[in-house]
Amino acid sequence: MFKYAIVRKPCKALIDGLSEANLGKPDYDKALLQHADYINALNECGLDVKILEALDDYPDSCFVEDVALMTPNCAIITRPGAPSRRGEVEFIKEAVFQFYKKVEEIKGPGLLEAGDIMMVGNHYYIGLSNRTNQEGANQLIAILEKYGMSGSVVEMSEMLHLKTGLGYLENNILLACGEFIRKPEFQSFNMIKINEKQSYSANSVWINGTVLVPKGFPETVKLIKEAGYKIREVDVSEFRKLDGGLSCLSLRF
Ligand code: CIR
Repeated sequence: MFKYAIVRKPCKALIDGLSEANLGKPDYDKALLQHADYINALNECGLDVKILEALDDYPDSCFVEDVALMTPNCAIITRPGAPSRRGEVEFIKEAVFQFYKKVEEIKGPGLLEAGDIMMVGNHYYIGLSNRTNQEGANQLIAILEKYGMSGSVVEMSEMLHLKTGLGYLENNILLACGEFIRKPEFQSFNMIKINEKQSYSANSVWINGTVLVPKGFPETVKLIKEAGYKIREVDVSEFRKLDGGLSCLSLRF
C-alpha cells in the first residue's frame, strides 16, 4: 500500500518540454486542469499528496517520477540522462528528505531516470534506455542490495522509458506492450497484452487496489476490469504530447 505522493505543478515552459510524440504542443491551461484532476485521483486512492511549486526553468519538471526512486527502505536521487532535466534533482531533494532519513544518490558518469524503473515487490527492473546507462543501473543495484532489495537490467530499444510500455498491477499481473511482450524475464507474469494502438495505456498505475488508466482506451479498461480491478480514468492528453504518462506525474510511496 502507498501512503504518500509527491507531484509538481506544471510550469508555463511546459509547452517547450522534450517531445518525440509529434502530437503538437500542450495547452498549458488544459494541462493545469488535467493535473488538478490527477491529484484528485491520487487523493481518491487514499494518498496524501504533497504538491511542489512549478519550476519555471525546467519545462519537464512536472514529470517528478524521473528524478527520484522511493523504496520502502530508502530514497534514491537519480541523475537524468536528458541534459535539460539534470538540474531538476536539486529541487526534489528537500521534499524527499521530508519523508526519508536514508537518501542515496546516483553519481556521474551514471545516468538514471526512474521512469526506467519498475518495482515488483522487493525487486526493481531497470530499463537500459537512452536516459539510463549501465553505470547508473550498476550503482542503483548496489544501493538496492545494501538495503536488502535487488535489481536487474532490461535491454530495450523501442521506447522512451521502461514504464512507457510496462505497468505492474501487483498480484503478478503485468501490463505490457511492444518489445516487452516477448522478453524472457516477463514470461512468468500473468501478462495483459496491450496492442500497438492502445500502447499509451500500458502506462497505467496501480494505487492501493485502483488502477489509474489514461482516458480514451476502452479496450485496456475492459481488460483491467476483467482482471478484477477498480478503474479511475484520468485525462492526460496534454502530458502525452510530451511523452509523459500517468506514472511520470508522481512519486508514490
Ligand atoms: C521527457 O522527455 O523527459 C519528458 N518530456 C517526459 C518524461 C516522461 N517520464 C516518464 O516516462 N517517466
